[in-house]
Amino acid sequence: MEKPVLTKDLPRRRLSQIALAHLPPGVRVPRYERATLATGIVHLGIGAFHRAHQAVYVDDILARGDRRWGIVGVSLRGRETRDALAPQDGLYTVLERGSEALPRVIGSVRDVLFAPEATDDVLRRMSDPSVAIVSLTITEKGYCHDPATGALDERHPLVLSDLADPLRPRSAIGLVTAAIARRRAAGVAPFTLLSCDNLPANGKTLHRVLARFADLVSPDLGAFVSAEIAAPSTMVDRIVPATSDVDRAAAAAALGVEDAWPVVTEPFTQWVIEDRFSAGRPELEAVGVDMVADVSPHEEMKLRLLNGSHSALAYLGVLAGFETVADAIAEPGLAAFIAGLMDDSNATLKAPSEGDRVRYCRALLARFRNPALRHRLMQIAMDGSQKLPQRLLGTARDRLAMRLPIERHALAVAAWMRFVGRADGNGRPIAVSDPLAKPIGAIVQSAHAPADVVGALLSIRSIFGDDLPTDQRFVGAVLSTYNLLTAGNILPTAAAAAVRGIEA
Ligand code: NAI
Ligand code: CS2
Repeated sequence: MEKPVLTKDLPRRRLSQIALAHLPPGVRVPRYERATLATGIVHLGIGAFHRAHQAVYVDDILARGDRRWGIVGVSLRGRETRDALAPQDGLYTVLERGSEALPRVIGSVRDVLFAPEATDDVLRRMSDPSVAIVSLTITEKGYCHDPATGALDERHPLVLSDLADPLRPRSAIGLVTAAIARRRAAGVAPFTLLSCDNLPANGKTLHRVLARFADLVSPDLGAFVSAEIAAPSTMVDRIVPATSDVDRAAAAAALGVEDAWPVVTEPFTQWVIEDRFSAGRPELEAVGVDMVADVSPHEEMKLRLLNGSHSALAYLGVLAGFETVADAIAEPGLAAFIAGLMDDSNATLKAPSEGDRVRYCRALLARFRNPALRHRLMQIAMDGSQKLPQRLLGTARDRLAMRLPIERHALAVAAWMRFVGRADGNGRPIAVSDPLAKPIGAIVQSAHAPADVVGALLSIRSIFGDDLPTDQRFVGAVLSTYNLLTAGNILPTAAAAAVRGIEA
């Protein structure tokens, strides 16, 4: 059916290719002919972050004239993004909060597929020789790995079901493995895998779980993946809260047409990538991406200073009854505690220079304070079992080895333990969203004495490993801070833990 030609007096229509020419002058639109794009990238996990970060960089690449890098987005969970963007020809709006930036319509996403309803189409796209990169933002839990060791969780239900039926994969690693096998059978060179998730050594982790999964499918395929698949690690950074209806209304007011799924973000953006691509790549350095040999110093600093602080603020903030990051960091005791936690994390980092790290922390606190960005603490608090190891526990281990105080990181862990106890400081119920919600819920239901709750939660090896549960300094600090975090004592406890810190 022909799409109606828009005129200004028609009722409000959806954002679409046709609507582009009719948008108000104060809206940035793609500065290239989208019909000339080829698909060079398939992205798995086309959520808010990909669309506010990687797809914006690619939009800039396309505007510079390199038309090879159009994106096909794939959702593996939930058809909502496909249903929202397909009628919009893949177009959506980026609204930057905390700057004077104009609303920007992004054109780099050419199509959006829902994998469970289009598995063969997804595999066909991924097997196309023009696709040189498969990137991923599938959340930490999407890797089907053990967060403490980084190894494939071979008992994961999705791993078991995909091994039983590898031609109809439902997991991201199953889908990627099937596509690699198809390309290999067709004599097409493999694509480069680009994880853009908040995992330590995300490329290495992806490659490790993929090689093991492929080996379980067939040792020959496993050997091929191990030897031939490039998976450089990346550090990605841009705060992107989940889109709300208030954001949708703001986009409609700016565009004059409905955008079913705009994304809202901050002015800050950073992307650091190891330059190891096997099938070519866009000229990313021309659009502000740092191409490096080793991403680990950038990644460790970001995961420990930003994400570790985010998680600590989320659990303490929810327990104290706050809703957003900006609300919580505005509380002086929490702000001082977070500054102190950053200080403690900073002591375990070696690069970049101390001065750069202090400046980075000050910039983080300013980003957290952005009052225009309603970043809900509950969004950050989700999937804690997948986040704690790289955000807080690695730092705690390093500080234990350095014989340094660990009370602040112990308090953050204790706050998570109170959080999964499913009631905040005033007894209000907390809905815990976590792949381990069931076993964690069983623990907090059955254990009552603080020492039993703490001991049982510490015994979850995929989170705390084998060492921390037997480290008496760590166990003692977590238990003592857990006991302090009782009703009405959340903020005083955080304030008391904030003895010194970066200038908040
Ligand atoms: P989102 O909820 O908008 O999108 C998540 C995407 O992951 C969706 O496409 C969903 O279908 C997919 N997904 C969820 N569970 C999955 C699973 N088990 N297997 C395969 N796919 C799965 O979330 P958003 O904001 O896009 O964040 C996604 C990831 O991006 C985060 O988990 C993080 O690793 C990374 N990131 C997010 C940032 C942010 O501020 N939102 C910033 C930096 C990184
Ligand atoms: C947040 C991250 O939701 C969370 O866990 O800590 O998504 C955070 O917003 C990004 O890593 C910022 O780059």
